[in-house]
Amino acid sequence: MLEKTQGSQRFNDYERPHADLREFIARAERAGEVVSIKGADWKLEMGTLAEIVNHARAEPPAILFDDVPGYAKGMRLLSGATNSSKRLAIALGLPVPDHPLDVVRAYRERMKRHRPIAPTTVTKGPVLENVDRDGKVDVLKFPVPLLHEHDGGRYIGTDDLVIMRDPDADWVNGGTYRAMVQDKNHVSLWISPGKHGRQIREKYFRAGKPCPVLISCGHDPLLFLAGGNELKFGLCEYDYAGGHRGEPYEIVLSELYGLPMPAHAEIVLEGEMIENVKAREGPFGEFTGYYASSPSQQPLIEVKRVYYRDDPILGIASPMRPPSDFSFSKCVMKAGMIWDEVERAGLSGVTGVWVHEFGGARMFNVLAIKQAYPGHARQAGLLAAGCQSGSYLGRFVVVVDEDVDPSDLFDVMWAICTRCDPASDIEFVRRAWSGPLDPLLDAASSTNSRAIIDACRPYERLADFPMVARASPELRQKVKEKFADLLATIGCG
Ligand SMILES: Cc1cc2nc3c(=O)[nH]c(=O)nc-3n(C[C@H](O)[C@H](O)[C@H](O)COP(=O)(O)O)c2cc1C
Ligand SMILES: [Mn+2]
Repeated sequence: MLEKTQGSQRFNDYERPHADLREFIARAERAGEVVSIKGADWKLEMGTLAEIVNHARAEPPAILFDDVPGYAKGMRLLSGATNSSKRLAIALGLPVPDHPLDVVRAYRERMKRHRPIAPTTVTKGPVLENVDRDGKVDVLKFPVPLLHEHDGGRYIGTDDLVIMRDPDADWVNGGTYRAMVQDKNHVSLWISPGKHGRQIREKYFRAGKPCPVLISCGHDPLLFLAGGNELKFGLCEYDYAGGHRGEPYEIVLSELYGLPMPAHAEIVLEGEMIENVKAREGPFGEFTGYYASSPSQQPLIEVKRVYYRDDPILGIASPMRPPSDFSFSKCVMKAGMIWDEVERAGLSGVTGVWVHEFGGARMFNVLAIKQAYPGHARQAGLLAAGCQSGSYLGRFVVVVDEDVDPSDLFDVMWAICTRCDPASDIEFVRRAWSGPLDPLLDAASSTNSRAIIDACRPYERLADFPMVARASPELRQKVKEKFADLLATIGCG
């Protein structure tokens, strides 16, 4: 049984962090958080099942696909590894939550003590159980899914970690960027302008050099949380995730380029990108809910090595019209990250942050604050819109007073309707960081705009703003107790 711990940051049962994806799955299974589906085809069935399960209910289970027709027994795929509060808490080693905001608060508390922990290099690891080299390479030996009907190909990398070394500063970045199979020994990556991997790749290309790369396609979900969310430039995702584990990751250096791969990864591809060698990439159903961005020419990677465990498990994170199999976990992570970042920037008085799933975990973010001075609300909104974790493809930031629950859309919209004067309380930021996945961008535009909606009571009127018409908590409790039986029979207990 999973139980809350007193004082400790970890689960009672799990004093040690999980070693790898397999141990994570075992823990999630024990918590009743994984369903197994046998016999689903790689061609559209897995993607559609992920949609059906994740659209059916909140906090959906992870899906472990097994016995894939046409593929060797033992090859599995996992969709939605972290997509519930419980599984997120297991991945991050946080106490079992009662409410998603518990994870957000726990993340923010963790970050007050969090220090990056660099990985340890080892020479052996399960990822080396099998190594396919050069002519032996065939990435389609794995049951790579075709996720959506109009996708341009099968995507081996969705829940992936793309590893590159910054040629200027000798640090390694790990980002989640989609990887499409072109043929048995070629894949292509789509990396949006501004992403660390894109900045690093451009440094190699400007110097006329190929850009070496590893693509890990199945690993500890904590690495996916690190790779799929914006950290600061220069902070290695292994170090950040190691800081959450409280222990270093073990890494093995790849044969060709000496890039670090998780020693316990399931499948890792190695190759390099060359500026002028390109292939058609996309379209791909994306997290905003659209096949945004037309197919484009993207650098092609000739895969020269494939490292994989026996009976490998391929990770799937399938973007789609929200909710998806990762959007909930991204909302929780993002909320914690934005809260942490605005406080690091010096802001006081934040009482809650929530990032809404309908906005693809990026486009509708809400901060609650206890106002302490005139201008506090705008400062909060501008920081949340501009910080690293809140900037890419943002759209709306709403700031509410502390009596409004930022995760309750009804509450938030009530605050907007009653505390925000459109002509004076909505600020715009122009030419902000977006990218081709933004369905509103056309071929001629490369940035978007932001609305910062100040839905706080005007600071100067806090003392005499009309009182909220609602029973006091004491009165409510008293009446609830007196009429408890009746209220229970009508489902209002
Ligand atoms: C499931 C998933 C898929 C993603 N796919 C892409 C992608 O194909 N291209 C991209 O630029 N960003 C993608 N992202 C967003 C990046 O992973 C995110 O911006 C991350 O911060 C990138 O790492 P970096 O900050 O080191 O560049 C994806 C995120 C997730 C969670
Ligand atoms: Mn990064």
